[in-house]
Amino acid sequence: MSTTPSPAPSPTAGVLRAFASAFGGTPDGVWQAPGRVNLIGEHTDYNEGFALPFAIDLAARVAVRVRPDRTVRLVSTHGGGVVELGLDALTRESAVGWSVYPAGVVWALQGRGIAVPGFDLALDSSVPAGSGLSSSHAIECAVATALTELAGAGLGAEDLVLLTQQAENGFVGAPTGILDQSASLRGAAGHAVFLDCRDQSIELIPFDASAAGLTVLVIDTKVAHSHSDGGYASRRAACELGAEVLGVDALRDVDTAGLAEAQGLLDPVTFRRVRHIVTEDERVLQTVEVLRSAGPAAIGPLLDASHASMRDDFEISCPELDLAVETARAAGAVGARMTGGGFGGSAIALVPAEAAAAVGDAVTAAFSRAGYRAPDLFSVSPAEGARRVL
Ligand code: GAF
Repeated sequence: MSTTPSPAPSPTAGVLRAFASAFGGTPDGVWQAPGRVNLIGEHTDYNEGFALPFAIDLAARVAVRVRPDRTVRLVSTHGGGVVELGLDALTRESAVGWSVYPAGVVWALQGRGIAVPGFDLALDSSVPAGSGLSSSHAIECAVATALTELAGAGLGAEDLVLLTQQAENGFVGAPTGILDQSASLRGAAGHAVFLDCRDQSIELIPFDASAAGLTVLVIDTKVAHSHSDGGYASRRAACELGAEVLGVDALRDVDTAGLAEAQGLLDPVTFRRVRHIVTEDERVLQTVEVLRSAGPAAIGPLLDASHASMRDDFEISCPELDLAVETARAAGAVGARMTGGGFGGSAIALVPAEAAAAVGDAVTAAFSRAGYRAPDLFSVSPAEGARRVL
């Protein structure tokens, strides 16, 4: 008996259902923004350096309908009920849970004198929260893309990068840079985003792991992290201190030759923080060169060196991330590193496609032996950036 395969569910079905059930009817539109993986270039963004992230095929989707009053109502498919906020009394304290992200975007738009209308918004996100894959920026970028269109604000992608950074820094309370938003807003399918964080210029670098017989495996350690905690801010402060003592605008201006001199001027901890940034910038440039000349299979040693630098010099790894990286490599990955801000979240491993299952099994077994929570494992590939989808 032949059966007709059932059609794949529409990617907007979940968010439309959530919207109809919370608010009734249909939205004015649906917008989406992806999470990101950073291939290499960690904590370099707020040092005006280089990074090489890509937008992933997991995204936050928001269905939005403008209201005639000054009320904002928010609901998520992940539960928590409807949160109601007043546009004229938007404070950090009034925003609870995930609503802090849309509220922060509204706050940043208002700060630019943009008249944001009241609206109803439903969220459905496939970016796992707290995984270090930029789930919060995905929400902010989706909301910013929707509201700038609905408010007729006429902001381009580079403006939205700075706007969402402002929401994070000034409202959410996380002193983050521009890496995540740049990937989410400016990413392209099949490409990594080579980002110069000094002037926001980008170059799209072809990154097709599967054509090279590889897959980018994400290992979500399930170790919760937050950029509003002290660790991220203290790393940023150490970099700023290093730049000040070395008399440069930003650590971007120190090259590897300048490190020898820096060692005599900085305390040992600040020197190691500085060394991570300076060598990481160099590794990003080398990775771009290697991708151009030899392709993805040849970047493994640079990923490995980046992880070692984050573990030993920047000290933002954790035992679970180290175990994920070491086990993935021992089981056949060509390179592996933690990705994102650190202190938890995810590692990535560049793995021959035929070894992906064995690498995943080895990591799961190693976590079980160590008494750690079972990790989540999945492959990602470079996807298109934020856009309207309905
Ligand atoms: C987090 C931040 F949001 C980024 O700005 C960046 O600093 C990253 O950590 C580390 O590279 O994702």
